[in-house]
Amino acid sequence: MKLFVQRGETMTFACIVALYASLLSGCNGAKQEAQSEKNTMPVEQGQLATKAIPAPLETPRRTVDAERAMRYVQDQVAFGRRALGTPGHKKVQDYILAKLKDEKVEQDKFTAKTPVGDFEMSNIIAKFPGTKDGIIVIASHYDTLASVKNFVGANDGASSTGLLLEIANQFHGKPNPGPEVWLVFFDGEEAFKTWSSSDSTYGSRHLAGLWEKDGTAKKIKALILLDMVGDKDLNIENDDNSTKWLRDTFMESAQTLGYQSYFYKREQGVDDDHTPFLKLDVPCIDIIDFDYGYNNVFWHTADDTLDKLSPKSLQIVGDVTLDAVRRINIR
Ligand code: 1BN
Ligand code: ZN
Repeated sequence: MKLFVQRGETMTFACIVALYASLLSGCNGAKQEAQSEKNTMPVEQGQLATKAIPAPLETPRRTVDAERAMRYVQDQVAFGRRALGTPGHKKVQDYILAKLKDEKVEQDKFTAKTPVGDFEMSNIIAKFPGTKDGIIVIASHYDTLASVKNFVGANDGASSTGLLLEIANQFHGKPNPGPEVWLVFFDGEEAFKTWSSSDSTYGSRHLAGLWEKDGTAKKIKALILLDMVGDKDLNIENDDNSTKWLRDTFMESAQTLGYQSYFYKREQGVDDDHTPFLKLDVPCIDIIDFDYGYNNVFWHTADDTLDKLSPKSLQIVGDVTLDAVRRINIR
């Protein structure tokens, strides 16, 4: 029995099945791939198959080491408060730089005017080469809220930063057949007094300004923001400020990995470090769990502690993010 695929090659059915099976298993023996892959390769009409055969996702499947990511979260929390101007803030900055010592790293240092005075801030950017035009940005903020006593930000600050450091491990020295991947650790996300467009997102606003001027913004295919991703009871918001095709891409990835029940139970608009880039028409998504404890009771309180988190949540968000990157690679 023969099938004719669009590129004009003739393949036996067994050959296609074998090829497809090997693609689905990826390099980490991943779970079953969903039927709804993008970039399908239609089979010629009139033959046996009526279903489209998915074209290969060129990038090898990656998976995060969630236990290691959790250790990175614990290390940050051990520094204590990490608000601007605290010893913990300097410690977490040094920690990120030390973990990225083998990567190509740049720092965007600037002075921010805040309602409580001027602060030296620094965005940290690790760049991983690709084989295609464009840039995929994956980001987190590493500062923590200043205004709440004893606030250590296990979820809000440490979880996404720990996961982003683990994502760096997954790109380190491995082929990346897609656009460049830049991992961005934003400083100064939190408000000093009350969250507003002028008192919040200092680091992301500064970097968006730079990237608008130097033309980088136009090269960004997608910006994926991770924030508050460690809650044991994981519920990723369907942020309706985020770009629709990216929200759909993440749902495809979640479904592929069997994690769809952790995504999009609630839809609302979220203002966060992606906002300055959305204003520049950069496709963005905020992967945020803004349902932290019943009615979000742990958010921005001293109860945002390690016991509320689980490595499984980091696994889910990490693996779905890496799968989404593979899909963005072939868009
Ligand atoms: C997320 C974590 N944010 C601050 N810390 C951004 C945010 C602010 C999200 C207000 C929703 C409402
Ligand atoms: Zn916060």
